Amino acid sequence: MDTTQLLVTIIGLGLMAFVGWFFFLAPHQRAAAVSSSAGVQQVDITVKGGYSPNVIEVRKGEPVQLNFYRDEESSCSEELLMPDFHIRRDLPAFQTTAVEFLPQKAGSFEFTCGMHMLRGSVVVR
Ligand SMILES: [Cu+2]
Repeated sequence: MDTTQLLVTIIGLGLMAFVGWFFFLAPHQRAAAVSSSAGVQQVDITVKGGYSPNVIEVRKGEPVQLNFYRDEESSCSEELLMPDFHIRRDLPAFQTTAVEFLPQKAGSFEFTCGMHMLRGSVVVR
């Protein structure tokens, strides 16, 4: 194996490690919803190369409002999917988009960008 092959191999392994880290071990930031006076559970989420926080805890049976502020123009994050709640929403850049739903059963429900690359989850208790 010459130096170039070795270099390519090392870079390849490095990329695989990064992809693995990115999809499986990227830090999870948890946030519990805070109820407004109207009884709506609210969480502010920043969208920038990911969702922050990306694990949202809510209580079952109370309406939820997630306020997505998209702090970038990267096309990756322009669409939001929450398949379990039948939600598909465009997130305009540098604006806050409120997404509302009513969690009716306990569990963990994923939300993603339109390409399923950025991920987060709503944990209903
Ligand atoms: Cu994407």
